[in-house]
Amino acid sequence: MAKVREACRLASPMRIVAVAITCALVLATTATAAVAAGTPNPCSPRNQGKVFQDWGDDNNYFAMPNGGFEEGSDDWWLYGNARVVWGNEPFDVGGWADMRSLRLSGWAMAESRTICVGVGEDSVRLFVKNPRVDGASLHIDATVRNPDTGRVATTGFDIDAAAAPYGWAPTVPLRIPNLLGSDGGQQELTLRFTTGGTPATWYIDDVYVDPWKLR
Ligand SMILES: [Ca+2]
Repeated sequence: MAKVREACRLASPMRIVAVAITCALVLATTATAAVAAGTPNPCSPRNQGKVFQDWGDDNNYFAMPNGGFEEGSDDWWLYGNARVVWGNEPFDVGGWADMRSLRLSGWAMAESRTICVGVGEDSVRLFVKNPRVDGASLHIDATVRNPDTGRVATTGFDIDAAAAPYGWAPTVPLRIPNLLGSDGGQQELTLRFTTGGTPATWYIDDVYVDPWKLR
């Protein structure tokens, strides 16, 4: 299987960016087991909102299925010490009544339900609570699969706990790979979160996708 690894470029810096992220892109020429999380949710119209407006980002976003973990572990596959727990991110961008988030403690992994994304739906943004433990990291994989060609690509992002302040903050927009043809079409997106390095306790909440085409 041919693979290409190269540095990838993040979106334009936002006014407030508290979560530092490094990333790498891996392209695979054939499908792998990386995209396997349930029946893909369709590209039907989805509720949108300017949920990151307070951070200088006026784009509209739609939530990943159960992206706020208010339905417990529905639409997520949890491994190791991954648990949905009481306590929301403090900005309540999903609504004042929200009260849950995902805790990743020690070794833990969480994988989202696969969703369909179309042209321009090219980035993901979420809230992370940094444990501020030296040597701890949170790895995020954004994997896409083109159902027509079977090609798969993954962009991997690493959040270094020592490089960001303690506490809840939005990530920068995380660019997902583009395996769409010149005539557009659709691709399938799956997100995976994995703890790494020094054992620590991370939290994530309110996972969103930027539907650029509908802005
Ligand atoms: Ca929540």
